[in-house]
Amino acid sequence: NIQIEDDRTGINIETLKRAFLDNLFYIQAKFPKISTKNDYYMALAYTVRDRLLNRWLNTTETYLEKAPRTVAYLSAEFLLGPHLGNNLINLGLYNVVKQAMEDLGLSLTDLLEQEEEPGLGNGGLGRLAACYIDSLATLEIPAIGYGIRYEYGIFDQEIKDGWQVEITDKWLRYGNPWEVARPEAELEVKFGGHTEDFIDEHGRYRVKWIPFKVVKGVPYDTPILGFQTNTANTLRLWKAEATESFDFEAFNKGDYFGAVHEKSESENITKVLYPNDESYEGKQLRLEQQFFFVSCSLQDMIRMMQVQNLTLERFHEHYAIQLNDTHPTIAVAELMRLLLDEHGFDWDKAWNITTKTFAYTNHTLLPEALERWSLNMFGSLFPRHLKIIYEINSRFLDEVRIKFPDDFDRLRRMSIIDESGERYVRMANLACVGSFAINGVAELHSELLKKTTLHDFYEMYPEKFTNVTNGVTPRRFMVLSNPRLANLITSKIGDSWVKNLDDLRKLENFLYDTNFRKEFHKVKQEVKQDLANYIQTSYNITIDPNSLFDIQAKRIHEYKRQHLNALHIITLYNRIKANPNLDVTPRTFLFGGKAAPGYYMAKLIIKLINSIADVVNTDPDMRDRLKVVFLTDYNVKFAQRVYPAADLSEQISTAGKEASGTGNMKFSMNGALTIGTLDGANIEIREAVGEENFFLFGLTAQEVSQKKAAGYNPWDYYNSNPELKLAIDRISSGFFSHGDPNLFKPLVDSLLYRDDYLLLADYQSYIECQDRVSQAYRDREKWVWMSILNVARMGKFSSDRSISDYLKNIWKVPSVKVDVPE
Ligand code: 26M
Repeated sequence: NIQIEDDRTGINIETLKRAFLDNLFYIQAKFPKISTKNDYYMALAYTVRDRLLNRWLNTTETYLEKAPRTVAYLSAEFLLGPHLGNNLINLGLYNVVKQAMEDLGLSLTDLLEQEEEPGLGNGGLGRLAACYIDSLATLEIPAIGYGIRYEYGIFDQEIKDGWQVEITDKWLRYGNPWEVARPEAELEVKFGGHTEDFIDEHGRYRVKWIPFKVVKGVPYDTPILGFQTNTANTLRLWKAEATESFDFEAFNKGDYFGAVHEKSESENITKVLYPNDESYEGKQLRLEQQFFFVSCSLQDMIRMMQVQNLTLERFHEHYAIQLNDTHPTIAVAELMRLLLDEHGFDWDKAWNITTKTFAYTNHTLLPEALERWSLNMFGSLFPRHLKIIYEINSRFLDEVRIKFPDDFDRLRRMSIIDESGERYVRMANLACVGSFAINGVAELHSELLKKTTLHDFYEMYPEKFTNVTNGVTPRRFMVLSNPRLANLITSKIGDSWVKNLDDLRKLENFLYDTNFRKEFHKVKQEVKQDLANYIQTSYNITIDPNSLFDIQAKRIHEYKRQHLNALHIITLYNRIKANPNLDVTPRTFLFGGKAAPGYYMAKLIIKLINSIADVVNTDPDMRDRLKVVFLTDYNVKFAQRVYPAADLSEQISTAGKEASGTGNMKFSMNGALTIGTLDGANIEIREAVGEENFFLFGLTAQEVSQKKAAGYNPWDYYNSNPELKLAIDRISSGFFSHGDPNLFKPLVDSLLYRDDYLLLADYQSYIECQDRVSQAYRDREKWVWMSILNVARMGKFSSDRSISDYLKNIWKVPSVKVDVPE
C-alpha cells in the first residue's frame, strides 16, 4: 500500500524528512554536512509553513468571497513568541515532526530553541493581543490583527554587575520564515502640512489635507492558525518605507543626500518598539507610529470592502474594530477623515458609522499611563484630525450640557481637550466618545474604571460599559510549554480540554486517586528539574528541585512590588542569621522581568535583587535553604519554561493597581499556587480555585484608598515592626552594597518617605502569609491536592472564553467554517 504524498503538504514521516532535506537544499542552499542549527531551523520552519499555506489561502479566499462580518484587532503590540512550536501544535504535527527530526539525528527541542522570537510588545497588553488572535482563529471567527512591524522589538536584557543593560533586539537578523511581504498592497500615509477648505462640484463645503510628507506602508502578513481547525487568520503588520515620489522630487532638485536622508527619516517610523509600559511619554515618533499603522489599517479595510463590492455606508456592519488601549485611538478621527474627505460622507452619517464601529479596551488605572498629546504637536502632525477632534468635542460637550446643565467642572473634566495648562488631546476621552463599548480587563478593574478614571463617562453613557476578564491561550501555555502535564491530563480525561478548558474540571474526579496525585507530583518535579538543569547550564547556579520554587516573573514596576518580595527574602535571611539552626522550608526565589530603560527605580530594584542574590547565595548559613536567582532576559520563550516549574506564583501588586494580570493565570493553570492580593484577576482566580487553595494577604483596594485618604505614614509601620525595620536597615546600612549606604538610598527613601504602593502597610500580612506557605509546602500531599484543584478550576481563564465574551457582548461576529479542498 504505497501512498504518494506531495512534498509540500504530506505529513507522513518519510515525506516530512524528504521535504525537510529538500528545503534545506533549495531554500537554505545547504547540505546537512555544512548546515548550522539555524539552517536546520529554517528548513523545518519552511516545511511547516508549506503545510499551513493551504489553510491560510483558503481562509483568505473564503473571507473574500463571503465577505463576512469581521473583527479587526488594532494593537500597537503583538507579543507573539516563537511560531514554530505553536504552529506544530495547532496543525497537530508536533509528534510526527519530532519523530522525523529524530530519524535525521536532530532534536526538535534544539530546533525550537533556535527561533528568535518576535518580541513586538512590552508585556501583558501585547501578549494579550497574541492570545486573542490565537483564540479568534480557534473559534473560527473572521478576524484580522493589525499592528506595527517593528524592526527592533523589545530590547534584550543583559545583567552587568547586577544592573540591567539593554541590547537591541535584531530579531530579523536571520530572516523571518513566517511572514510574507505584500508590496503590491502598499498604501500611503500623510503627515503634517495644512488643510484647505473648498466647495466641491455639488456646492458642498469640503476640506483637503495638503501633507508635508507622505510615507509608504507595506504590509507583512503572518498566518495565525486556529487549533485543529481549517481557519488560518492573518496578522498584518505595517512597515514604513519612503515613497519614490519624494525621492524623485528631491532628486530632480539635485538634492541626492537630502532625498536619502528623507528616506531614512520615513523608515524610522517602524524602527523600534517603545520599551515603556505603564508610563506614557509624549514622544512625537510614538504618535507617528500610532497614526501610521492606524491609517494603513483603516485604508486597508476600506479597500477590502471596495474589492468585495460593499458600500462604505455599511462599514460598521462589516467591521468591528477593537482598540487595544488608547494607542490606536486616533483611528476615531482618521475614520471620520476618510469618510468625510475621501469618500464624501456628511458629518452625521460618518459619525454614526464611526461610533458603531469602535470598541475600546482600557488596560490601566494608573494616571501616569493615560495618553495625552500636546496639542501643538498633534496639530502640526495632523492638522485635519485636530479640526475633526474639535468638532467631535464641541458636539460632545453640547450633549454633556444637555444631560448635566450648568456643570462646568464636568465639562472641563470630560473635554477631549485638556485646557488646564498647556493644552493636550486626551486619548481616553476620545476613545470613550468614539466607541460604542468600553471595557476593563477584570471585574475589579471594570468596577474601578466606572468609579474613578472613567466615572464621568460612565455617568454619561452607562450602557457602553462592560467587563471582559482577560484570558490566556492554553495551546501555548499548557500544551506547548508543559507537555508532561498536558499528556498526564489527557491520559485521564481525554484531550477535549485543549479547546474547551472548562473540561479540566473532570480532573477533580481523580483527586482521590493516589496514583494520579503521585503522577501529578512527579510531573511537577520533572519540570522543576528541567528548569534547574537550564539554570545550571546558563547561570552555573545549582538549585534544588526539592525546594519550593517561588517565582515572580513580570515587568519590573513599583506597583508590582518586586521589592516587597525582596523584603521577605531579607526577613528570612535575618531570621536564619539570628538562629542558624532554624528549621526553614527550603526555597528558591526566582525573578524575571525587564525594566523600562528610563525607569530608574525599577532598575534599582533589579540591582537590589541581584545584590541580595550575591549575599544569600554565598552565605554558608543559607546553603540548602535559600537561593535567589534573577533570570536574565525574560521573554515569551523563557516564560514557557518558567510557568510550568513554579510551586508558588507571586501576584503581589498593591490592590487596585494591576488591571488584570495574565501571568497569574498561566502559573495557576500549570499547578502553581498563588500568593496574592485582592487585585485584578487574582480575585476571580481565587473565586474559581477556592479560597482554601489560594494564599491571600494584604489590604483591599478600598482599604488602600481609605488609608491614603486618611494620610498614610510609612514610618508608623517601620517604627512598630522590628522585623520590618531590620529588613529595611539591612538595605540602608550598605549590607547588600559592599558597605555603600548610598546605593539603595533612593529606594529606601521612596519607601520611608512616600511608599506610594503601601509595601510597609502590607508587609506584616505578606510575611505571615508566606509563613503559611512554608508550612503548607511541608505537607506535600496537601500541596499537590491544592495544586490539582488550581489546574482543574482554571477553565474560565482560557482566552477562548474571553473572546466568546467579546463576541457575545461587543462584536457580535458569527463564526465562518473554512473548507480546505485536498
Ligand atoms: C504607551 C505610550 C508610549 C509607549 C508605550 C506605551 C505603553 C505600552 C504598553 C503603555 C502601556 C503598555 O502596556 C500596558 C500593559 O501591559 N498593561 C497590562 O495589560 C494587561 C492585559 O490587559 C493586564 O493584564 C495588566 O494588568 C496590565 O498592566
